[in-house]
Amino acid sequence: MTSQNSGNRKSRLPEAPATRPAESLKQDILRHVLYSLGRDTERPDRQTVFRALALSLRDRLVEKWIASQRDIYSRSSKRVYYLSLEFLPGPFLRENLIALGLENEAREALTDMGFGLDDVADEEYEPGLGNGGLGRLASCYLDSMATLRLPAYGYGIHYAYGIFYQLIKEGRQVERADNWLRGGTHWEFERSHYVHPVRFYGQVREWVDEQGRLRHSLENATTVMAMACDMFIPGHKNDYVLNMRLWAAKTSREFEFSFFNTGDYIGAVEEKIRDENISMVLYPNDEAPEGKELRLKQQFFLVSATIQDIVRRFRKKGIAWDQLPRKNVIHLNETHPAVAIPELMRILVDEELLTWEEAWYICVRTFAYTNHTVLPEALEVWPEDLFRRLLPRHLQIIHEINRRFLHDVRRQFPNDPNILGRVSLVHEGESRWVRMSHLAIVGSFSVNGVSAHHSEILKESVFHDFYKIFPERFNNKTNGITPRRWLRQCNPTLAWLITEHIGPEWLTDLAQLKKLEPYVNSEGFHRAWMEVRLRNKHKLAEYIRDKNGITVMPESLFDVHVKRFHEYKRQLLNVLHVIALYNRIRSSPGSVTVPRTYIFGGKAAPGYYMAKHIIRLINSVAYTINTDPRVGDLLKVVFLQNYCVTLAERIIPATDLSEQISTAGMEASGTGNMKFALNGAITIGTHDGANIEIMEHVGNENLFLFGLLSHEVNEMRSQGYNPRLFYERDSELREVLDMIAGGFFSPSEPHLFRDVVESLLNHGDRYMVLADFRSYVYRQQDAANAFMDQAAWARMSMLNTSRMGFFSSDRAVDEYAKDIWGVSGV
Ligand code: OAK
Repeated sequence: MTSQNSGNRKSRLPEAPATRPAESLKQDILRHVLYSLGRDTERPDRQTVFRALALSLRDRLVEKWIASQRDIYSRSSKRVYYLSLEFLPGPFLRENLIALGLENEAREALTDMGFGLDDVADEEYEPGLGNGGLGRLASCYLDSMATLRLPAYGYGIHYAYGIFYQLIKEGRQVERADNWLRGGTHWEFERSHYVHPVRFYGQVREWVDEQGRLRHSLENATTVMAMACDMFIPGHKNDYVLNMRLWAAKTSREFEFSFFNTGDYIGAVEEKIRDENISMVLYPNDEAPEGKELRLKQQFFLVSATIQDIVRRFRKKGIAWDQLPRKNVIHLNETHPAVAIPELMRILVDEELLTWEEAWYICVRTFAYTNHTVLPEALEVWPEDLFRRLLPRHLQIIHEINRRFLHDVRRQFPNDPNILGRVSLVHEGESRWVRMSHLAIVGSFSVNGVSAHHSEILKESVFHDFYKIFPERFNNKTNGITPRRWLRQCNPTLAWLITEHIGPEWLTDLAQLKKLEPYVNSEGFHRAWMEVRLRNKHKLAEYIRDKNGITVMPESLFDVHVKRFHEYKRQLLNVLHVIALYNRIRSSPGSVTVPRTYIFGGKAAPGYYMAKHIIRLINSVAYTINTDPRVGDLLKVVFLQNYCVTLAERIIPATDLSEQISTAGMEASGTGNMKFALNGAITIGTHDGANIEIMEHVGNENLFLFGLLSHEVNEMRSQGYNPRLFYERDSELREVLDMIAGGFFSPSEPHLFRDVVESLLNHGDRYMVLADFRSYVYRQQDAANAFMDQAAWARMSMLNTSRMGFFSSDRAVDEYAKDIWGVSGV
């Protein structure tokens, strides 16, 4: 080995060439410490080491990415473009190490340098570029697309600020900006030479060209540039790497010139800031769009830059436009990128001069759309006026799509004139709205829901008219999760135990977990299984003590409810039951025998009053219970702040009971439910979303379902649901609600939570909390009884894990690839 340092001092400067992978990784880390980060290799701090390690892995990823791109190119494969306003990848370090097969090497290299891998990994701050389910699903799917070697690209927005950082102060949610880029980015390449113009506003000019054709062009538009930032998503140990391309807004060059001409420096800077605002911040609303102009701008910004990228790649092939659908499929993750449909039409008709019929034929064969919600308030609509101002040509195109579509519908349903108003792309009432889901359905060849139950609801109610018009378009793709992150990475000891018994194939073929079943009767395996789980609970208990100052018993039942706060997810139902248990402990000590630790976590949209109020209620209840000496270790309530992917990875492996208790018919699928069950937690849940399929796979005896079915919810509503009846009939429920309304948990502000109770008793209890309360209490009792028999619980836990094979995102993505996209692995 050669040393670049003279003298006797032991050098830590780069040495080459190294032979062992761990040694070569170490040399790369040191090289990056010095040459990329400009720090002394003698004394790098942990953050520097983390960054240098990330850069060393990026080197390896980019090499594999280039090779993968060449492969796709040389085979001329059909490509999948996955468009999503949100991706929630979580921390990258461990995932990349596992995928590259370099975990042990990294550990060795770091030990050599005096660092522990766990500590270094803790230095990573995750990019929170999504709100919850939809964004996290997109990231699981990219992981699977890479593992299945699909010729795919993820496209999204490079928000400078992701989902807010949540603090709990005096029980209340407080939002802080999430400046995830403050330490620089170590995983991505900024392509500053690689920009596309995106044009908004302006006026449409109609004119006739020399051939006598009517033409349309946009004049006086405002131009903003979209710069590509590329992040790499490796497949699992397969040398294949995909690209997630995120667009960052940059002010246009023309604009900089105009500033030089006019000499208006401050004006120039103001415009620059306004332009770059487009990718400044992720809207923090989950399933309730804000309806702000900036949000529509973000959507078009993503779409326009992405379609330019797609068209540029397609043009290079030099083949006819009608081949576009044979070579490309564009997947719309929810309606957020649905303006891609009129944008592709605009390019084909206005720029490429195809006829409308030719262009439409191409479009409808290119797009596919996934719906992720049935909540009426989440179905996206835009005021027509806003659309006209921001995207005047696109609105014209939408009107023309609509005119032709309604013409066809009129012919198909001559005896149902009302259908036209119901399916129109533009809602016409006192005000006019563009309905994005209608646009997405009409412009796509495939429309899918995300669980069997949800897909049926789409066909039967939400999109029933469209199902009658286009029955062949509707299909189901039940969600899945990646076992690499959600078992191997977050629960390494359980993963190791599994691999020791059935080999490592489950990592890419989750159905192999079935092979664990013979072991459920082995005492040794039982013991090992429960030891691993208990160790995970100890670790979480330590974290809780550190962060919240609360001591919880690792042996108690860890009952976990973590997800976004939304009334339909019914964190309120959970806390009503917690209070009921508290009352039982107080009124008849000895009646509650199973000690429980309730763990809550999740963010509420900053403007969602009731969701934030429920967070506050939970924290008030937690304070009352945790400080009541009569309760002791029997009951603890913990709210962990800032729930995110990193925190989920800590909580899920330590969970005994997973709360999946949405009002039936309201949760499209859920994916948290899958993560918990895969890690051996037992579900307590409603007949909703993917819970139903989880039940079908793990067996009714291995989870606790309760509550109304979705048709019963509908019937009860249509017959005039009266929540007061439940209050009057159920003395335990009555006591709980009276305590909340009477200020028991807010003695200094007795009326504080009265409106929570009002929403249930006097404002219709839209989410049927009271109707499901009693059956929830009974099922919780069943869960507690089951937990008392630890051997039986262990068996249920193992069976849950072993039967979760179906819920792999590899299975889900494979179904998308075969049934919708028509692509296969390269
Ligand atoms: C977010 C914004 C608009 C519409 C839907 C969402 C969303 O996050 N939906 C969630 O998608 C997940 C992935 O498909 C599902 O598992 C959740 O049930 C659904 O609420």
